[in-house]
Amino acid sequence: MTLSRFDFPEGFLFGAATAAYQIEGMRHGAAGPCHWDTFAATPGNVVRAEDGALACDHYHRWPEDLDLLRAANMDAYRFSTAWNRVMPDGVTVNPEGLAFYDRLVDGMLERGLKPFQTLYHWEMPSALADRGGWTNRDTCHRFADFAETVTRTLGDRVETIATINEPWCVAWLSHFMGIHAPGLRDIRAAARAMHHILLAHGLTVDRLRGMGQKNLGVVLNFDYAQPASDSAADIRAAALWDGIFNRWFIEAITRRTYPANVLQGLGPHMPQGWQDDMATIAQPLDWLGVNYYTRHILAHDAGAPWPALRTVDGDRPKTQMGWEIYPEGLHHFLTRMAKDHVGDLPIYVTENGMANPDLPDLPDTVREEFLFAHLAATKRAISDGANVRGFFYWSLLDNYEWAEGYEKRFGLVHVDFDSLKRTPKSSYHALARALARND
Ligand code: GBH
Repeated sequence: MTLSRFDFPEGFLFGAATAAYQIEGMRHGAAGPCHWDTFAATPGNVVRAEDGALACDHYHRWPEDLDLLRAANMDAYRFSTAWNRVMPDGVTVNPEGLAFYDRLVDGMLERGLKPFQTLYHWEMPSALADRGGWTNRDTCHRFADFAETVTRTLGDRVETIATINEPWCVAWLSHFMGIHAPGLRDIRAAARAMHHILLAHGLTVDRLRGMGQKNLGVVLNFDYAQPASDSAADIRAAALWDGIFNRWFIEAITRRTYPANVLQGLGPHMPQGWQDDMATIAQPLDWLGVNYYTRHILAHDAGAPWPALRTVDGDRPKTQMGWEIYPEGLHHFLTRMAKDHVGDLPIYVTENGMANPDLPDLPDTVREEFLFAHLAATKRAISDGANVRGFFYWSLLDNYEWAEGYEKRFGLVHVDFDSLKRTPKSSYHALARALARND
């Protein structure tokens, strides 16, 4: 099963994705501190307490990285513009930061790569984190200001803008599960973040639309949820997980409501007057980004506090992250989004990928199979009516994998974190062959 670009509709875009904190190196270019710096510095939060101070040093090596995208015959590049680089204290502009992104976007255009920009891929300036971050409603307005500033510089050249990357991670994983910065385990903080991150999205779409900006979207993450048994309790557990993960954000945007089963738990903790924000949140989108990685099997856990769930091991092979490989889930979400939520609106697979504990000289066949299986699932979703316009592999480079530090390797390109040397893996070469324009 070797798919090529010719198996996809004319104009379908292939690319790779990255995020600022994970690759750039925040010690350069007068960026301010962000909540990941402090989170990583607190022992126990991140493997070996690693942070993004140097990362892949993309801040200096970006021409080489863009050349790698170009040489793999890619059409587009999904990157993010860090708030703490553009505004070190969250509100004051750092001209050096804006100039960096200005060069970067021009570098993409010079190489024929369409820039797909994400405004928030998790770099909350520390000054704002100290004032409550996403639990504080004011942060939503500060974010829209940041979005306006960066769009005044880049907006004439970027192909698309996504407001937020993965609101579920920003809110639930970070404020309820405590796994990502700011590392809270607090249902009240979680409920507020679950709402405020959407309000920030809505205010930003409204602001940028008012400036005449086109192609505005959001990137949501979806994990497939399946009940562990036929019991009513397990079915309810899977539906609740599906509600928290896969329905909360998209239903707020496309239906102006939150799923009832999730509100049962979060309702008492929501910020006052949240209902009045739903119209702002439900701005029409120009496109939807779908990030997809894995499946979860859920069982009811009567002994656990709400949402009273536990995950059960599945039978599929797992990646270095311990995530099951389940390409059917990507087909599920692409067709479900089209049918239930966005109709004919363009959908992009904005992330899909896997981690391997590989060395540069080993063949990277598991990743190749993973990639082509998910491309096949995407193709099948298109045949089944989903208007999917592109696919971005996560990630171009091995990079800072958040709480997992540098050990988990998602890249098509290997990075030696001592020398910072880049070495394309066999998956990179396989993709480059599949994307060649004239065979
Ligand atoms: C993305 O998030 C991020 O956008 C990106 O920055 C990151 O580097 C990349 O993926 C790889 O992690 O089995 O309980 O551990 C991924 C979203 C949500 C997908 C959690 C997998 C597994 C939950 N992830 N999910 S668990």
